[in-house]
Parts: sequence; structure tokens; C-alpha cells
Amino acid sequence: MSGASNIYPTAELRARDAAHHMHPFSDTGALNREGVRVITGAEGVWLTDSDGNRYLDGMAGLWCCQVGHGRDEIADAVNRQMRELDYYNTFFKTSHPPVIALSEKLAELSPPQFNRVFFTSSGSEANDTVFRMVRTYWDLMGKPEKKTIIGRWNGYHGSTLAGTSLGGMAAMHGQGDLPVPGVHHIAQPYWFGEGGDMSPDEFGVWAAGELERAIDRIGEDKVAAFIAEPVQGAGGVIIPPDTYWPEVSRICRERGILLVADEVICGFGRLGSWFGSQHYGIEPDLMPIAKGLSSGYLPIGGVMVADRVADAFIEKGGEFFHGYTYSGHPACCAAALANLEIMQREKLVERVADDIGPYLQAKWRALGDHPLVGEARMVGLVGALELVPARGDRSRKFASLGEAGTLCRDLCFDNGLVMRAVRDSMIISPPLVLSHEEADDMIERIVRTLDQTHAALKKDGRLAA
Ligand code: PXG
Repeated sequence: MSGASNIYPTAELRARDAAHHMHPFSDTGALNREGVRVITGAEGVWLTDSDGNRYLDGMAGLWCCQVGHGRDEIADAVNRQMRELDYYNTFFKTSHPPVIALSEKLAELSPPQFNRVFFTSSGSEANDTVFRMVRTYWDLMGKPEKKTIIGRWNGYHGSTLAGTSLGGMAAMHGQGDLPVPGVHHIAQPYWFGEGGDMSPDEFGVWAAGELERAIDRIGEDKVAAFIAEPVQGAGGVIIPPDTYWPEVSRICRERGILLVADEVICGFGRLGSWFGSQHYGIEPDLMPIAKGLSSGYLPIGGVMVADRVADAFIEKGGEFFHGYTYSGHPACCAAALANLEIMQREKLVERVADDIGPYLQAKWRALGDHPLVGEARMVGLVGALELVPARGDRSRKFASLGEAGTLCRDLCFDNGLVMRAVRDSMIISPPLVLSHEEADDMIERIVRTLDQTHAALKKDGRLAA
């Protein structure tokens, strides 16, 4: 097992981390007092910490490690690339073989309207690119008043200015006085939480209708685009009702606005197709990508640009004053190429659609019978369990939002499994190489964790009578 080369005691690593490292999305003071968990190695779907504990990586890193950890093939490809051409830029009329090969590969793997990609280093940067590309597109089309971008409450599109603004996380908006002007948010298609008395199908139509009503209010001549994740990830694995996407797709087409499908989580096999939009049969104009593109081995993202948009930039000309030092970094492209080659050779996308996906989904849905679970939903290899104080009543919530989720998440770690808690939902998004045995093992750990969480909540009187 890798990770054995760490020579430092955990207490020392924690103290040094607390002294010098500010973590993303963290209360630094509280974290420093508690002490971090230090991960020292990973292999396949397993992580090792600095005390030698093993955890099943139920979140594939951070929704990204499709091919599993510790693939020599990717490390070797990066090593070779770095020795040959460590870094050169793609500005100023310059290119290099790995970025050319990766661009071509992405055009091959993506739906037919996509033939071009703009590279970034992350999903957040990809959405900053989207923001400027969408508005510039309408300038080029002679409709400069089309500037408003519509996103969704509880959508997640990253943590930069545009990413935070397009996303609909109120707590994030509160820091930095966001969103920037010209962004509007509509309701999310979260039936379990917000569907009220409607059936899922009725609610899907209603939630899509919110887009049409927003366009009517703002004015079609002022709306540039709608951005959404095919399945919301960070928002709590919100799987939309079947009626949602066909309606959204129709509205975007009929009302002449661009459709941006944020594929940062759903792309690269997570839903059992190369892109989440293929799963839902939608044809976006732009697709931000990252995460699974390199399985997280090196940071790389991008925006897939449909011909309709790319042609405007190409034919109407003029420089797009936009790009990043590391756009198309050679070593990151080499990592992505090696990752995609593994995915194709091992047929990981097909595996999610036909094998491990249906296998895990059946076991997952059975968790819906647990007394603590109000809904167990999963598509492809991404799922959520809604923890509830009383089954069968979607309106009943825990008195203190997120407390049950946090308790369950902490117990999960103690049981050797990494899951993420979003409010009181437990989230899973494992590597696509998860074996049947590992899936069984994972479910066992979850059942144990749910039982312990249930017992602890009951003892404290936090379940409904
Ligand atoms: N779009 C989507 C749909 C994402 O999920 C981003 C954009 C931004 O990507 P970068 O690479 O800039 O992080 C994301 C990222 C969580 C969590 O806790 C989720 C993400 C990132 C960090 C934490 O669920 N998603």
C-alpha cells in the first residue's frame, strides 16, 4: 500500500498544517483546534491516513477520480511529458502535441455539435470562461443587450467570481458581495425537498417553467444563457424529475438562449454516458468540464464549445482577450490523455451503464427501507440518501439542519468509508472502477453507519415521536 513513506507523526503534521495552511471551504480556527485528517497514500478505491487507517473513497477524491488511485500509467505519461516538454504556453500562435491530441480526443468523445475546446486549469475557471464567452458571443451576434445569465438556487459552478455568481449558494454570495450584476437565479428541480404536493413529473414541469417565466420577466432580448448541472452535485445530488430536462431544452431552443450544461461532475462517465447531457438527451451549446477529465491526477478543465458558438468567434473575428498561463498545460494534457485511454480501454463508461451502475443502484435503493432514510436516489454512480426524522413525511426536517448529516458523516469515517454530507443528505460518488465486492463492502459500512446514527439520534431524542 502506498503512503508508507510518510515518516512524520500525525500530531506533528497536524500542528504544521494548523500553523501554515488555510483550507478551502473551512472554518480555519475550528479546524485548527480539531486537527486535520492527513491522507498519505491511495490505491484503487482505498485511501490510507497517517495513522495507517484505510478508508473506502466513496467520493472519488472530490467527485473526480474515475479510474481509481495509483495508476502508474498516468504517472508515467506525465513523467515522460515533463522530461520532453515540461511547460510551454498556448498563447501567441503556439501549440504542442499533447494539447492537440487532447483537443482532438475530446471532440471525438463529445456529442457531434462539439468540435472545439478552450482549456483551463479547473471547473471554476471554466465557468469564468463560460461567463465571458457567452456575453461575447451575443456581442458578436449583434445583440449586445443579451447579457443576463440564468442559473439556479443551490446550483454549484465553482468558487471564483463568475463561478460563485452563477452558482446559487446563498452563503457563498454573502462573502464578496455576489453575485455580480446580470445573473438571475431560479428554483432547482429538487422534488424531495421542494416538490410540495406535486408529483415528481408535475414538479419537473413547474421547475422548468420557472425558466420560461424568468425569461418573460427579464425579456427574451436580454437573456443570454441558462446554466445548470445535469444532476446537481455539491447541492446534494439533486436528480431532476424526467420531465425537467426536455422542457428546459425546449425553452432554451424556442426562446433563443444558449444552454450551458456544467459537466464538471456529470462528465466522463459519472451518469453512465460520456457526458451527463447525453444521459438526458439535451444538446448544450457549452459544456464546462474538469475533474474526471484527468481523474484529478493533475488539474485541468476546459469548456467544450459547440460549432454554433465557435463559428461566431471564428467567422466574426477579433481577438478573444481571455486565457490562462496554464491553458492546455502539456503535463496536464498528458495526464488527461492517459486517463481517457484507460477509461476507453477498460470501458468504464459502459461499465457504469451496464454493470456496476445497476448493481450499486439496486443495493442503494434498498437502503431506502432504513428507518432513517426518506429517499435513496442514484443515477449512474452518483447518489444521495435523505436522512429524515420520520419516514413518509417529506415536510418533517431535523430540528437543527445538517446535524444528523454531520454526525452520520463522522461515523462513516470511523467505519472506514468516506461519504460527504450535504445538509442532512449523505452523498456517494465512488470511482468508476469500484468492483462488486467493494460495492458490497461499501453498502455494509453504510448500513452499519446508518444504524449507529439512528441509535445516537434516538438516544438524544432527535427523531420524531
Ligand atoms: N462546476 C461544478 C458542477 C462543480 O461541481 C465546479 C464547477 C468548480 O470546479 P473546481 O475545479 O474549480 O473546483 C465544481 C466543483 C463539494 C465540492 O464539496 C464540489 C466541487 C468542488 C469542491 C467541493 O461537493 N465541485
